[in-house]
Amino acid sequence: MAAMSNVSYDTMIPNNVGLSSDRRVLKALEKWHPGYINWWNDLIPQKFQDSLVYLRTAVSVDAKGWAKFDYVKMPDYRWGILLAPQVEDRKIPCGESTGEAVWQEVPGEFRSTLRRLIVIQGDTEPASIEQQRFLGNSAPSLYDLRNLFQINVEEGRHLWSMVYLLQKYFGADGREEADGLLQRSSGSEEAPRMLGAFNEETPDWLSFFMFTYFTDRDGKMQLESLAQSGFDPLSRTCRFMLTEEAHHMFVGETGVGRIVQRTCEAMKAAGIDDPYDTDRIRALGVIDLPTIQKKLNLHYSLSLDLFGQEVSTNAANAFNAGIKGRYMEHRIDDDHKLTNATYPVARVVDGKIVREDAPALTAINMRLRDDYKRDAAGGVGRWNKAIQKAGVEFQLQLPHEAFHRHIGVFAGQPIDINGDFLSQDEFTRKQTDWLPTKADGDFIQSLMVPVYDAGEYAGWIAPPKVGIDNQPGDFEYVQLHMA
Ligand code: BYC
Ligand code: FE
Ligand code: FE
Repeated sequence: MAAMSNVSYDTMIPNNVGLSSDRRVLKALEKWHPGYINWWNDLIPQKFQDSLVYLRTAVSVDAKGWAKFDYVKMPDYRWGILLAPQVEDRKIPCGESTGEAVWQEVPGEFRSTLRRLIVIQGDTEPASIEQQRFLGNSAPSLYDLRNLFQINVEEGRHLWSMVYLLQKYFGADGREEADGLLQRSSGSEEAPRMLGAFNEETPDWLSFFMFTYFTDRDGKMQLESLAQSGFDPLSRTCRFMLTEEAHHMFVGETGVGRIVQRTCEAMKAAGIDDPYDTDRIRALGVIDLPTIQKKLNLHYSLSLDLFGQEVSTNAANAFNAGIKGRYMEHRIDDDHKLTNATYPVARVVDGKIVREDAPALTAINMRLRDDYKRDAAGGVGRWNKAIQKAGVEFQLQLPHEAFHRHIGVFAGQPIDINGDFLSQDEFTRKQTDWLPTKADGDFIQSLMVPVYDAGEYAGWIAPPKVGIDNQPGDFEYVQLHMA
C-alpha cells in the first residue's frame, strides 16, 4: 500500500505508522518530545545548533530513493518514526514457534524479555551522541563535521524508534522506560548507560572513526538479529534502521582509511621507511601506524564485550521465544530450533584458550560474535591494501578476541593480542604497547584543531575520494553560524 511506504508529515512527528489516527500514542510521544529537545539542546554546542547542515532526511522507506538531502538546522531535523514495509504472511523464523504467524502485539509471556532488549537497544543510541558531543569543536573538515552530525541525528532517530515501540506496546512501564532513556547518561557515576562501551570516551576523531567502524558494527549485528524478531513491529523498525547504519560504518571505514593514507603519504614524502620511527613520523603532523593499531585494539575489544557472555541463558530464551534470531537466520540451513545442535564455544582451560562444543541454543551470543569478527575483518584488509600500495611495510590486524576483555570467559585475563597468556606483571608492563597511553592521547589531541574552510582538510587526514550526495570537493557541507 503506497500510503504506508510514504512518510506522513501532518503530525509533529513524521511517521509511516498512522500516528494521526492513533491519538494515545501520538499524545504520549508529543509529551516525550520536549524532554528530548532539551536533552539535544543541552548536549550539542549552540553554534552548531544554529548552523545549516547538509543532511539527509528519510522521506520514504522504499529501498531506492528513501532519503532527501538539504540544509537543515539540527534542532529542526524531522526525527521520524519509520518502519520498513510489512512483509505479507511473515512467519516466526526461529525458536519453538518457528513457522507460526508473526505477532503484531506483544505476547504476554515474552513481554519483559522484549522490553529489556528494546530498552538496551534504545539506551545505546543517545549514549553514542553523548560520547561524540565535543567532536564538532575539532572537526578536520566541513565534510567530516557534516558526517558527524548526520550520524548524530540518525542515532537520535533510532532512539525515537525504540521510544515509539515502548510507548505503543508497553503501556505505563513503557512510558517510564522511555523517560529513563533520557535520564541515564554516558559516563555518569549515578546513572550510567547500560552497556560498558557506551560509557567510554570518544575523545578524538581517530576514536570516532574506530567507534563508527567497530561499535556501530555491533549495532548492525544486533539490529540484524532483532530484525529477525517474531515481534513484527520490532523487526520492521530494525530493518529500516539498518539502511541508515551502512553510512555510519562507511564513515568509520573511510575515516580510518583516510588517516592511514595520509600517514603513508607523509612518511614517503619525508623518506621515512620505518613505521616505528614514531618521533619523526609524529613530527610530520600525522598519526603513526602503531598508534592507529593501538586505537584499533581498544575499540575492537570494547566492541566485542557488547556481545555479552559466550554462554547465555538470556540469549537462549530470546532465541527460543522467537524474539531475537541469528545473523542471516533465513539463510542458515538447519531446523531453526537448535533442539540438539551444538556450537563450538571459547573457554579457558588450564591457561589455554580452547573451543568446546556447547548447546547451540545457549551459544547464540558466541555465534553472533564470530559473525561480527568476520564482518569486521573486511575493512582491515582494505586498509592494509592501501598501506601496501603506498609501499609501507606494516599491516594492521584485529587483536585476538581474548585480549583486553571485560565480559565473558576472557574477562580480566592477562592475555596478549596474539591470544597468549602472560603473567599479570608482564601483562601490566606490556599493556602500553597495545593500548593507547596518555601520551598517545595527548599527541592525537594536539592534532585536533578545527578546519572549517570549505574544501580544506586537517594535515593528518586525506580528503575523501567522493563527496556526499556527489557534491564537489569545495562544497560547503556546513554553513557555520559564527556568533
Ligand atoms: N556491558 O547473559 P548475558 C548500537 C550484562 S549497539 C554491561 O550474556 P545477554 C549502537 C547483561 O545485560 C547494539 N553489561 O546477556 C552502536 C546481563 O545483565 P542482566 C545495541 C553487560 O542478554 C553505535 C548480564 O551481563 N543493541 O546499536 O545474553 C552507536 C549477563 O549477560 C554487557 C543490543 O545490544 C556489557 N557489554 O547479552 C549507536 C541489542 N554484556 O540482565 C548505537 C539488545 C552483557 O543479567 N541487547 N551484560 O542484569 C542484547 O541483545 C543483549 O542484552 C546483549 C547481552 C547482547 C547486550
Ligand atoms: Fe543506531
Ligand atoms: Fe549507528
